[in-house]
Amino acid sequence: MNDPKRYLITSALPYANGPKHIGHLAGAYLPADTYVRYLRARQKDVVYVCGSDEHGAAITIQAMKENTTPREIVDKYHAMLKSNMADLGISFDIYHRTSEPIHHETAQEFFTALNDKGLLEVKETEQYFDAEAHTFLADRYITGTCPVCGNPSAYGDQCEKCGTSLSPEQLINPRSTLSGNEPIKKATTHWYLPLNLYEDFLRQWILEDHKSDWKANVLGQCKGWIEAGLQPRAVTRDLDWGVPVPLKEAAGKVLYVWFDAPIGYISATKQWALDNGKDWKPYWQDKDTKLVHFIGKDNIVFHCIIFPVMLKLHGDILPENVPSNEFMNLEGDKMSTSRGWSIEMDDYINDFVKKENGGDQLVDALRYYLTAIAPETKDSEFTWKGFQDAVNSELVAVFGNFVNRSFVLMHKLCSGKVPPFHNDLLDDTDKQLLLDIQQTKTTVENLIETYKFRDALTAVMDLARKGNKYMQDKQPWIVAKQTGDDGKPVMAAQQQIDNSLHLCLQLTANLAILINPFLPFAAKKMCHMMKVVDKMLEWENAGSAKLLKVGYSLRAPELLFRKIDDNEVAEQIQKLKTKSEQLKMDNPVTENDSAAEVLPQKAEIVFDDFAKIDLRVGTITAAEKVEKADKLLKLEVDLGSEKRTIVSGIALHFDPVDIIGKQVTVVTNLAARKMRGIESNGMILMAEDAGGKLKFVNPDEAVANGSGVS
Ligand code: B3M
Ligand code: ZN
Repeated sequence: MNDPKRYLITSALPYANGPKHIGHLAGAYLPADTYVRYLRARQKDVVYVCGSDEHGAAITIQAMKENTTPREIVDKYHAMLKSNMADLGISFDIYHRTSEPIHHETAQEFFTALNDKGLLEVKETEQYFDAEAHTFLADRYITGTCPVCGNPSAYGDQCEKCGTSLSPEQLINPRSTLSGNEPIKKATTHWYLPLNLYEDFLRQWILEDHKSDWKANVLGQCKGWIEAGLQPRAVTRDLDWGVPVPLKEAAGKVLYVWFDAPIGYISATKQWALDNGKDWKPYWQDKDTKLVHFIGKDNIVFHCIIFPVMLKLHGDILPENVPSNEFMNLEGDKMSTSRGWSIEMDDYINDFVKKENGGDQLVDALRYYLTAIAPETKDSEFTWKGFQDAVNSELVAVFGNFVNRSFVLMHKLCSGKVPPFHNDLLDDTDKQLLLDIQQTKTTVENLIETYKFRDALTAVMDLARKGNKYMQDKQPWIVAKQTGDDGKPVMAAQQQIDNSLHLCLQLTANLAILINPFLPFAAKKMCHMMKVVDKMLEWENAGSAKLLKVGYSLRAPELLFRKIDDNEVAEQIQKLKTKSEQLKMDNPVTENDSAAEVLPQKAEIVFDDFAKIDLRVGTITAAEKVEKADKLLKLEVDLGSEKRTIVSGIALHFDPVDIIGKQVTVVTNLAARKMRGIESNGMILMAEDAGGKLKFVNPDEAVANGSGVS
């Protein structure tokens, strides 16, 4: 869509169930904010909405953990998230919340509209019920053993250890998290969105219409979901926290959180319009609106498949793009708040931003590093050392240094004013710099418009680097030594100095414009130094070498960025270790942490039980990653008389190329199971060490494929 009339930009609504970490920030908020700041600088009509997701089991489970009510949980964490985002310069036009009445009404109207048109199916099914707690159990309230990897604390919707998405029925030995009892089955009625009817539409819209403008990771996941076959999806739940289903016969039921949450984008737009005397409707109904959802990769299916079907049925516009990021790891491990292996936004703000005057520069420092390592196409990794290097050797040494030198020299050699430019002295070096300024503008805008923020930022830094090079070539401080009898530079020398510093200052003004979407605090400070109003930061000004008027006097340079010292890095690494170890001691059995547990002894069996298992040695002859399942590998195993396809949850432990040719022990008579649409015929035995690392169980010397194990 070229040059739409208006833009509506959303970032995933974070659950108000706890602090959020910088991986979340890098995934769904920072890139959206950068995009929005760019659009605003281009004078576009843009509204950027977000808010807290305050429903669902994420909230009620946290309330149980903190021994309080869901209401208190959402109030507490909504306030935290809202202020964290503001402190980090995330410039929402509104940060709303899904517990607001206007959201409940909007979600209910949406449901009613679909239901009245007969677009939802009503079905009675048997679902797990906790007889002691007198309640049906949401998927997250059921835990049990994962049928794929054996993790004893998998959830009813997903095993967080191997990443397989599950239904509660698949769990071995299911338990209610409310009472600890085995749940019973009980009939209940629910409303379903028949996704299966819209496969053709989705195939066309995503895999054809958007095949060249959506990111490969997003297309890949969508393709996987569509190919695996879509099922009707329940949009109601038996729970008492959420948006009540607006039907008499549905008393005690609420809308499924993933039904109401994305409608939160609509209710937030409505509230924004009310607050600003605007009409919200065109933002959701006029085809000339460009809707873009920024999310993390775990939300792809909801934003690319389920919500678009809802929007289509409701008669709203569809997203133009859903730029989704992969995950950001931390110091060699997955980021996880529950395991304490994370940097919370709140902690960063307290440890850096609020600790010193002018701490805003540390917001920019974080924004810089997170964008420079953004997980745009694959998972990336935050390290404190990497942060330090990026800040010290790029932000400070390249960008900050250029701006600072330009100002210092201008004050020293040009009496604090923008010097004139003497056209007759224009040389090739100057010409090249002018060209670079123009080209960078075009490059950066093309990259931002295609959601390549990482490359866009690199292009801006490259221009700053060229500035340093230019200054080095021109050496105005050396030229200044050609003095006359009066001790001042000779005329020709002064003219050369004027020219080079004139261009350096114009470049500084350009850098302010170009860096503004990424590092807004630095851009503002630069405007202050240049004594220009923020209007100068309008994007269309970029590329020009006439931004600062000759003779205009400028302020003294201010420090844009400070270095991060070794102590700060060491302190943070120590803090991370202490926090995660503390958490491990406090709850040795956290939900995501089963890897480190000692497995409980299983009940005694007789030999015949054991003899039922057909164990054989085979050799892995092919291995590849399973799309949209980070943790699964599809293996081909040669068992001598036959070859089997086996899907195994080991992708985080092994690179496919490394395991081809390895011998493994296979349970060959396990009933076949479909995983992500692939039929798995058998299970590979794995040993797990205390650190959660997996190793194959294999004979100490090679044996013929198909050899029995007993
Ligand atoms: N709250 C999930 C999450 O935080 C969910 C996003 C809703 S976006 C409509 O990952
Ligand atoms: Zn599992």
